[in-house]
Parts: sequence; C-alpha cells; structure tokens
Amino acid sequence: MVIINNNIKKVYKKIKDYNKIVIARHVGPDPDAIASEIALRDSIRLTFPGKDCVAVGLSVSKFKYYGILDKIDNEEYANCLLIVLDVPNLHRVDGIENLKYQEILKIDHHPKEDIAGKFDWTDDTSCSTCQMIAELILKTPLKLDTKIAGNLYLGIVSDSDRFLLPYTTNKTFKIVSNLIAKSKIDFPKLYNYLYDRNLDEARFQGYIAMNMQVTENGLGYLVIPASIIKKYNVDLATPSNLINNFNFIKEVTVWTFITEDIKNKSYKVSIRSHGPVINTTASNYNGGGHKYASGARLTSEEEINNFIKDLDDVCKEYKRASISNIE
Ligand SMILES: [Mn+2]
Repeated sequence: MVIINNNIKKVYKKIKDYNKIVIARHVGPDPDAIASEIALRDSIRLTFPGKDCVAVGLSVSKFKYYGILDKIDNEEYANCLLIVLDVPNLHRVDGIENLKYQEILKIDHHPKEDIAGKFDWTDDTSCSTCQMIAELILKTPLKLDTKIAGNLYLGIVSDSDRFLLPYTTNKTFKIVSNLIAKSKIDFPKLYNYLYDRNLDEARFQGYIAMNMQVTENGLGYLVIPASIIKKYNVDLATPSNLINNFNFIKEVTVWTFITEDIKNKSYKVSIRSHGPVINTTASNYNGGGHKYASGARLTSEEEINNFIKDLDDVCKEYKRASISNIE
C-alpha cells in the first residue's frame, strides 16, 4: 500500500515537472485503453491549463463516445514526457513512431515486460488501468469532472467484465464508490455505451446457443462457416465479442468458437475456460493468451479436428482430477 502511494506521488510529480505530455496506449484498443488515455489527458488539461497534453493513437469509430484523440507533429513534442497506459511492451504502443521523448512513464495492470523508464507504476493486482488512473486522480490534486469519471467507470466495468473477473477486489469497489460519490455520475445511464448492440448480433448469439456441440467431458465447440457470418450480417470479430456470454453454463467447462476467415484462408479461434488452463493448448495451434482466455489460428479441417480432440482431452483430464479430489 505504501509503495503504491509512493508511486502515485511520483507520477503526480512527473506530470507537474513537464509542460509537454504525450499519452499513448496499445494498438487495437479496448475501452480500458481508450478511456484511461482520454481521462488522464482531460484531467491534466483541467488541472493545468498551461500544459500541452495530448492523447495519441489510431482513433476507433465505435469508441468515439469517450472523446477525440489528437493528431500531433512529432517535432513539436520532442523532449516530452511520454506516458504509456495499459501495455507492457514497447512494440505494441500505438502512435509514437519517431517521437523523441525525454522520458517514458508506464502505468499498467499487466505483468511487467520490456518497457522500463526511470520508474514505472505497475500494479497487476488492479482490475484495469482505469482503476489506477481513478486512484491517481482521487489521491492527488488532479481534477475530476463528470466526463472523466464516466470514462473511468466504463473502463473499469469493461475490463473487469462487470466485476465478474477474479481481479475485481475490495479496492476496486472502494475506488468506484469514491468515484461515483465525488463525480455524481449517473452510472446506469452509461451502460449503453458498452453494451448496446444490434438485433443481428443478438440473433447470431441465438444461432451459437442452438448449434454449439457439447461433449460429455464439458467441451463446447462450434465451427462457424463464412456463409453463416454473412447470413446473420455480422463479422469475423463477432464470435470473439460474444464468447464471454457463454460463461456460467453448467454443462460447459471450456468453450471455443472456430470461425472461417476466407480472406486469410484460415480459422480464427477463441477459447474460454472456467477451470482447466487452455493457453498451453492454444500455443500448440499458433496462438496463446491468458490461462483462461486464449486465441489460436487453424488452417485445415484436420487441424480443427486435432484441436477439438486436444481441448476435449484437457476437459477430460480436468474432470477426472476434480472427481478424484472429491473422493
Ligand atoms: Mn486493461
């Protein structure tokens, strides 16, 4: 706790020390990445109107609610403080090519990798980067307004999957409670920015539920041909966006969607688990990821069959071990 407070002090001091600040996050951003960079930028601007603070990276139209990102001339920001959020490796930082920064400061909740500044604030017990930015703002003179608080709230809700994921802690709830108390945001009104979707997607979710095969070992799987993606008017990313919605099905321990990707002549695979570790299997099939949430790529029908067999074996072994634990 003391160490974290110390980090917060150091981060605040760095922000005070620099007049030019560039904030960046990972490529292919999610709401936590986008919301954290815009919230921190807006808070710095509000607190220190004399500073020149920008948030960079490719803008994503579906996230435009959070705010507009800045296009910058690298020359103008030479010798800036670069703050990178929600990403531990430098090659995945978006929008900082050829930027000659003076110093890099990382704030992140993923385990440490190669980014190393004079110091960085890494807290892999935090559910999200937005939780860390909220803590920073609440514990320093950095200012908060309704828009900043709303962005931070959405980042926290999104990365913790509505407080379902195990790295949601009492600290998360404390910070969220303080955030709401201080900003008076009308938080139930914000959920549509995360969860609104069209009827095509809802119907496609029905298709998955109706067609998913479930083995006696608890593996749920579905191969989705390109023709079905077209028929339901969804896209290649839709199955992976929906996969978390198939959690908490009693008969299913591990579940995977294998979607035909015609353009890349392969199959895009998403896998989730609420028991056995699956990223080792994923890494045998051109993929990887977290222990319980992974992805892979398959190229042939034979590979699909082997992959399903391997995952089913993982489920079988897990089931066997759980039964013998009970005995
Ligand atoms: Mn995150």
